[in-house]
Amino acid sequence: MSSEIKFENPYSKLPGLLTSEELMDKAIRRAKRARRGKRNIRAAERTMLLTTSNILSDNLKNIIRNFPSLNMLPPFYLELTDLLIGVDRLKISLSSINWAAEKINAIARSALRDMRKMDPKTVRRSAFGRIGSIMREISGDIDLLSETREIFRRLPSFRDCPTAAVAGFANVGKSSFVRSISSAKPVIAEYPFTTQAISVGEIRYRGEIYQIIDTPGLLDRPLGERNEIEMQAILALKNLTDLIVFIIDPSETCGYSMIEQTHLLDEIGHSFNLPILVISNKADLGEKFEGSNLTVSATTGEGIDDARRLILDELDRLKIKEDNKTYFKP
Ligand SMILES: Nc1nc2c(ncn2[C@@H]2O[C@H](COP(=O)(O)OP(=O)(O)OP(=O)(O)O)[C@@H](O)[C@H]2O)c(=O)[nH]1
Ligand SMILES: [Mg+2]
Repeated sequence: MSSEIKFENPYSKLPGLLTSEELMDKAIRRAKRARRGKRNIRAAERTMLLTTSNILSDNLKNIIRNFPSLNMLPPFYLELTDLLIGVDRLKISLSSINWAAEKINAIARSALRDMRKMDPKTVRRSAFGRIGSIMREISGDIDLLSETREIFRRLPSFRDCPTAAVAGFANVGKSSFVRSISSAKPVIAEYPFTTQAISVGEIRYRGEIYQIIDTPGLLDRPLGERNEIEMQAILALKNLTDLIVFIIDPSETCGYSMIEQTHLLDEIGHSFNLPILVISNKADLGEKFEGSNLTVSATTGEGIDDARRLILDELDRLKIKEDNKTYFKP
C-alpha cells in the first residue's frame, strides 16, 4: 500500500516573511553599503537606487513565487483557506505585491533617466519617497500572507492511505478515542490556531498504514450557522476521509442530550455520502446506546481493540470496493 503524502500541506514549507518596513530597512542598509567607495556622486546615487529597487522587487517577486498557487490547492486546503482567510482577498494581495514589484522597477528606471539631467541626489530622494509609499501601501498585503502562513503552518499533511475521521458533539470523547486507538507513538500533528484543532493519528496494523483524523466538535445546527471551528470538521469529513466514526456519549456527561446527538448523527448521514460507524463511548459510566455498532470506554480501554479492528476492517473492505471500481473503469 502506498503511504506517500496524499495532501501535502501546501503552506508547510513557506519561509517566514519580513514585513514591508523590514524589507525597506534591509534594502536601504544594503544600498548604503553598496554606495561606499563610489568615485562620484552620480555613481553613488545610481548604485543606491538600483540596489534598493532590485532588492525590493526581487524580494516581492520571491514572496509571490514561494506562496502556494491558489488554483492548485487540494480541495481541503483551498476550502479551509477560503474559510479562514478568503481566497479572493489573498489573490488581491498577491496581485498588489506583484504590482508593487513592477512599479518599483519602473520608478527606478525613470529616476535613472532623470539623473542624467537633474541633481542625482534630489532625484534619488524623490524616488525613495515614492518607493517608500508603495511599500507602505502593500504592507497590509504582506501581513495577510504572513497571517495565512502562521495559521496554516502547523496543519498536518495527509497520507495516501485508508482514512477514518471521527465526528460527534463536543466533549463526547473523540480526541480521547483517537489517542487510544492510534499506535503507541502516534504521529499526531496539531495546529492550535483555535482552541480546538484537527489532528491526525496513524495506526500501523498488519503491515499497513491507516490514518485517523480527530476533528473539532460539532453542534446540531444547520450548515450556514456553523462557526469556523465546526467548519473545519465539516471540511475534513467532506474532503479527507473514507469513513466516518461517529462518537456518541450516552452518559450525556458531554452536556448534550441523546436526542441532540442522534439528530446530529442523522444530519451527518444525510449530508455526507460516506459509510458511518457509530461508536458509543464512556461505557465505564454505565449508559449504553442500542443504535451503536460498538460500545467502548476511551478512558479504561474497554472495547478499544475491537473498535480499532472494526474500523480497520471496514477501511479494508472499502478499499477492496474502491479497487474493484478502478478495475472496471474503461
Ligand atoms: N468517563 C469517561 N470519560 C471520558 C471518556 N472518554 C473521554 N472522556 C472525558 O470526556 C471529556 C472530553 O474528552 P475529549 O476526548 O476531549 O472529547 P472531544 O469529543 O474530543 O471534545 P471536543 O474536542 O471538545 O469536541 C474529557 O474530560 C475526557 O476525559 C470515557 O470513556 N469515559
Ligand atoms: Mg477533541
